[in-house]
Amino acid sequence: MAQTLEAVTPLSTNKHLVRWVEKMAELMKPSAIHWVDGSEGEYQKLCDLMVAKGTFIRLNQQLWPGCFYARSDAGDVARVEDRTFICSLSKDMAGPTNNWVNPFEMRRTLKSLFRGCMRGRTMYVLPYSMGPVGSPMSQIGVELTDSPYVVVNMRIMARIGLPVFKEIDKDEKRVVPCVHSVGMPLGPGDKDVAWPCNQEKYIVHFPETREIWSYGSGYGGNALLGKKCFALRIASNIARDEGWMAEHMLILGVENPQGEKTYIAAAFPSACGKTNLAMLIPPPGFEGWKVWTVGDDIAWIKPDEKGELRAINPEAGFFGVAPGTSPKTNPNAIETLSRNTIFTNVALTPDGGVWWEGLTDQPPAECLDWQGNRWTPEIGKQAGKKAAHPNSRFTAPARQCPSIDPHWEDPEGVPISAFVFGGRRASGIPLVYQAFNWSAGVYVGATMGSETTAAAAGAVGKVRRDPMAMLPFCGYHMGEYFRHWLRMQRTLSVTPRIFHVNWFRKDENGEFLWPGFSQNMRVLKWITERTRSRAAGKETPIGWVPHYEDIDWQGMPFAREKFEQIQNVDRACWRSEVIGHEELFIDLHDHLPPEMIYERELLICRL
Ligand code: TSX
Ligand code: MN
Repeated sequence: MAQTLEAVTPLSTNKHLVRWVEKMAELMKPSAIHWVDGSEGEYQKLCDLMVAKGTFIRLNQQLWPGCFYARSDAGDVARVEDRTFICSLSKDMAGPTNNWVNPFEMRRTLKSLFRGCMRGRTMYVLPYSMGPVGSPMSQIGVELTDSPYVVVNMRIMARIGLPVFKEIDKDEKRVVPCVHSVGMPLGPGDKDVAWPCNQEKYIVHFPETREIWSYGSGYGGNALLGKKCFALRIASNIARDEGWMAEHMLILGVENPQGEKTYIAAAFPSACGKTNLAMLIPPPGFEGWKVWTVGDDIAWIKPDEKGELRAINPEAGFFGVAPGTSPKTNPNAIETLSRNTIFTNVALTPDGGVWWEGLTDQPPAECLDWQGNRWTPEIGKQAGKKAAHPNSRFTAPARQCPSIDPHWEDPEGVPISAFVFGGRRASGIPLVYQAFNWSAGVYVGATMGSETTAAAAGAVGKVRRDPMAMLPFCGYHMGEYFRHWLRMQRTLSVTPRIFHVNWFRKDENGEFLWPGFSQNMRVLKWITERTRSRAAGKETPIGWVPHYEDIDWQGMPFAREKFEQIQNVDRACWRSEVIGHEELFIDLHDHLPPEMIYERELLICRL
């Protein structure tokens, strides 16, 4: 084995990096080391290798050019929040909403977990840049992984390979070391499986030393460490220290017929259609209007020298939920994933294509489900089984998105004029309202909630508080995170306006009051015009709302009474809503900024 390891030439001249790789190889004992150059040829070779091993199935290349299909282990299908740890020096710094373990104790645990964990496998040295290579807003990580699936997914989701090594070598840049293993070493003669993983899982972050260690899972955010682990949990720590923001937000640009563009960053909890909103196509009646996509999941936002906020999407692809994505709900996503895409845990059709619930009105007569079992609509109905896993995904390059913004890779980012928070709420919360000012807006974000759907674990229809959609992703104390949001205002010359939307309000018969999807353009228009002080509004106890006349109804008749119903702010309803706000605040009380208490008191008084 020593011979194989000595034979490889590192693709970096950075001594710290090379020494770290050697040290980690000594710990994990891989049978080979592969420095990832990020080339097309390397990508094809890794895909071929996985096809040979059974991890990948090459899809019908006539129908799905450049596309591959993977099925995960049935026990490795989602992020594991209860196995995710923030190991800061003190428990208090991690806060009550994160799992904390003493970092010294965790290091001991990890050392024994990772000892020999890559035996019989290749260790890939995968350099990646979150954000365009060389952008002043970008950050670099190096992930050591024994999963070729991770390497090929990361090639879509981030910038990887030689240009990143070059960047590291240029000025001995600080990189975030990431160690990932599926936790399934192979002894001599052991047969590998299509999706190696371990029942025992650990997703570990060390905020002070800026390190990530992930063990036992090969799936999504557990394994593609640039995404949730780095771009949110570690980056939120860096951002707090350096005075910027790492947010769980989509970024879109609204262009009006005059060619003026207004950029919005928006945070929603899961199952609210973030990717659909990021790729919205304006409805009939909005000729000359255009929505541009910058990102669908993560925004890094920094004040420039003029005191204006600028945002980049640190990612290069979309790791989107497949079920529900269709030519009707999101034509731009369908075009994006039509080629060079990796599908995980969707269904496989007999013609070598993919399918998932919601893709077409008619399900295929038969297919193989996400576990490889024969599935027909009949079997599905009888056994209550879905063909695609509810958390099945497509990994698709952002550059293939028809609505991708011309500035999506601008190293300086795009200027942000508004923040939008949202949730899935059947009653009480209006379609749209604007917070009175920055601190009232931070309160709106901090008290965000969404009703759980069947896709999420736990009781269906219960409001779960998810401040700024960051509850699982903030790498430090949530109360300190609110304080950081409040503090940001002082560094800004123009404060973005803050809004809240709810596409999911229902009438007394349980029917959605708002058609949603493309029609959300009407709300986006009011939001952008408000940020330019061109649209009117009406004051309510919770903020500014549009009059019926303030919304552009061109192309869609919508009754005034129905609008009043969807915009109604019911005082009794809101008094109980405020009590709900209190629940989360109690947990965070010792670090809660006083502004949050005052805003709550003001809201109660207005109600
Ligand atoms: O993504 C959604 N958006 C945002 C679109 C830009 N979804 C899907 C949520 C699951 C991920 C929505 N669902 C939206 C929405 O605005 N609204 C709804 C609720 C809804 C569902 C169906 C209809 C109307 C509203 N109507 C018909 O099916 C005909
Ligand atoms: Mn997300």
